Amino acid sequence: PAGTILGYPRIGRRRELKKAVEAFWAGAIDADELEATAADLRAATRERLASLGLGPTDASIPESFSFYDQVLDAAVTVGALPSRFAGLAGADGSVDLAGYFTIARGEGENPPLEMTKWFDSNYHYLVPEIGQETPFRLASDRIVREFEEARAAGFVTRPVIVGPVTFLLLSKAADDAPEGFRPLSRLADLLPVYTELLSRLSAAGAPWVQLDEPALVSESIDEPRDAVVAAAREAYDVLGAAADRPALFVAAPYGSLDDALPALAATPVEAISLDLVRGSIPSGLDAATASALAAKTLVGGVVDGHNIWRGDLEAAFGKLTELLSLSPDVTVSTSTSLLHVPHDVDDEPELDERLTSWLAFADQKVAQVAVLARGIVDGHESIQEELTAATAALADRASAPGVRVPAVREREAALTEADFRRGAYADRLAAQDAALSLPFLPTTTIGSFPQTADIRRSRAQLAKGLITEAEYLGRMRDEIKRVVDLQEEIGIDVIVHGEPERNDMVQYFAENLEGFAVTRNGWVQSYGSRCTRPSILWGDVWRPAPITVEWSAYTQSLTEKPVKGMLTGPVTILAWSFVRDDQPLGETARQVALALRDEIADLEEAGIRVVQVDEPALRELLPLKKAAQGEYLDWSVGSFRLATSGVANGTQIHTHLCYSEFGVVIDAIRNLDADVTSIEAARSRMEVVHDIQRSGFEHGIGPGVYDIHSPRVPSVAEVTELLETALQAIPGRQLWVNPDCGLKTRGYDETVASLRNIIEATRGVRERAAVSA
Ligand code: THG
Ligand code: ZN
Repeated sequence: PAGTILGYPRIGRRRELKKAVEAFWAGAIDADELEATAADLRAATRERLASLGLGPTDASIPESFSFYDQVLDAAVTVGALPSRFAGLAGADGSVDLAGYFTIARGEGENPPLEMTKWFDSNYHYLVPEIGQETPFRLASDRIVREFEEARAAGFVTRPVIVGPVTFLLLSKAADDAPEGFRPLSRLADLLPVYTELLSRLSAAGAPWVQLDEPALVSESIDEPRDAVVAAAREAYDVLGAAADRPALFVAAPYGSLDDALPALAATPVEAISLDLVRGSIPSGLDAATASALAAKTLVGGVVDGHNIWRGDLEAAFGKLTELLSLSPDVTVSTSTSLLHVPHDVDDEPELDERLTSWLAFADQKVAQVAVLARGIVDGHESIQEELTAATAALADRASAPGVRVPAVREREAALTEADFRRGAYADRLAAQDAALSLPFLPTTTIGSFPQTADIRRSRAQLAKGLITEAEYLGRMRDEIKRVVDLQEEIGIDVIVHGEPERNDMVQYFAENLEGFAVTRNGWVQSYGSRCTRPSILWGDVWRPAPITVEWSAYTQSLTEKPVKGMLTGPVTILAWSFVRDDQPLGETARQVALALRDEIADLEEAGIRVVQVDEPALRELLPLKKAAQGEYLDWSVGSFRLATSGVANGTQIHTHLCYSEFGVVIDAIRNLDADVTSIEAARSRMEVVHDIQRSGFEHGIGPGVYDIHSPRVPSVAEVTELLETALQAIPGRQLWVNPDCGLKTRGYDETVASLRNIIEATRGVRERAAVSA
């Protein structure tokens, strides 16, 4: 095939899959109806991809559908279920749709598979659990059936499955596995299942199969690099030697293959995809690798699957030309699956027309692939018109108003070292003690309170014009008052307003800052049936007016206790948006930071003495390649400091980080120089406090004592135990008491009961501390 893509969004242009899956969970439709909706979506996808220019019968169209997650699909295909779910499988090892979703979502006492970020995207996959004894067998022929379904509709498509090396590298050791067990050690047991699948696909008439091996580009894999490279060699030597198989297309999105490329080149695989957006054209290849590659299809991932820009098509064509010097057989592709971008720019009639002309969502990217493929076959001049149009759009973007705002640029250029530095911590501590007079073990929450159906209904009514802005604001104020009274009554020390007015912690700020646009239908799958609508950061960022100040000031007017102002940090705003690609991320982050700095100054001016700047994505955006991590940590930490360093010593800056992998980024967290940091800890039973202790962290720290992910209400005894565990590792004067983040997703009954227990436990621990002091 001359042009292909590594994968396509599967949630549906109007989130049809999400709605059908959730209807199935609710019992509103049965499995047959869900299967029918899914088949319709797959059929529509094939038709559309063909109409956009991918070959309908030459294996150019990938079969990349999934009901929930492609890693779960691979686990179910090879029959690798954790023992707690073994009962879901039939005698042949297969699970039905209901069983499949049970593994994804858990049931009763059986927790679901853990969920983790998929490489450097905002997609989250389910982590398979593999032990010494986990049986492997071909337990599902869904992949074969989808190929046959396509065939019956007149297509010859390309089945896609997560490759065996990535599957094992992304798995974790099952709980009952021996100490030190590595899932990768089961590679030789797993390969026969893949071999059998290949033979089934071959019998069904599939000319190609795509094996996704992104783990080969990552340096953030918990396994020595030598072992990873050797596993790639072994896997594809074995699969390549299979008697009856389709041609093998190994896809390596999200970065360069580096030393895994010679290993793959030495195997019999027929095609290798290279991410030429994150990575570059391989150079300095040894003679054996060069001659092996010259005999393979090289798939040039030159169209960015990661963001929504139309990009530089001429430059992409240039890369393909360079690739042709490595092999005469080059296929054009996207750098990654298009899973990470929304379906179609044409679904955004409300977006500014000029901005729209700079964008390419999934469908536009497929069309770009088709253009470039035509250029490869018919020559540069055959696509001159399209290349010129793309170049003109780039030039238009570079010179458009708002893309470069002189005042923003001048302010950034004038920044000095001092703008990134606060007063000495000891002075801050003294000033804050005086200003806030908080008790030993101060209590607070992370910020959001339950988003009730009433709140969501009010927002929908406002959007539809059914209620006035004033009516909406009144309802939100009433809600804030309820939340403040509740916290006062429960006895929480630092009060939040509950964020009823926010749809999403990033979109809310994007809607209130210049330089951003928001979409109407630009949904992107985050995990399972859950989606987000990332904002588009297209221009220089500045703040036309205060955003949160009136809400926080109103909240402070309701209570004598300190109210915590709530902002989303620059790194998280960038991580959860589609960000301009025409300047370094660090520069964009500093612009966002300056806007937040102004917001914090206004909050301070309005009498707010505590401000939390959330950075749950700080760990998320860490580059996969070690060489890039230092620079990332510099600009990310720098932007947080720039946002928060304008305040007086007596103003207390909090931050919140979501993931318990605290050890990985502890130095970065220390460098944030926040006065108080809250982190997720309840799910790991406070293990994180030992990392904190080892690191010698000296500022305030609030490890979560209530696991928000579970509807269970923790007892006073449980919370007391967690607090005592924390106190053994962390000096009491540093310790804060708070739940984990996400009260927004819980109901009021459980929230109130849990918070009461947290306060009662805290009071008990305080009293015992006072007695022993
Ligand atoms: N906001 C944004 N991006 C994010 C998160 C966020 N990316 C990472 C992480 N959090 C992803 N987690 C979630 C959790 C819940 C949902 C989506 C991503 C979710 N979405 C609703 C759904 O799909 O039904 C849609 C919400 C809406 O209507 O806006 O529940 O917090 N920007
Ligand atoms: Zn969190």
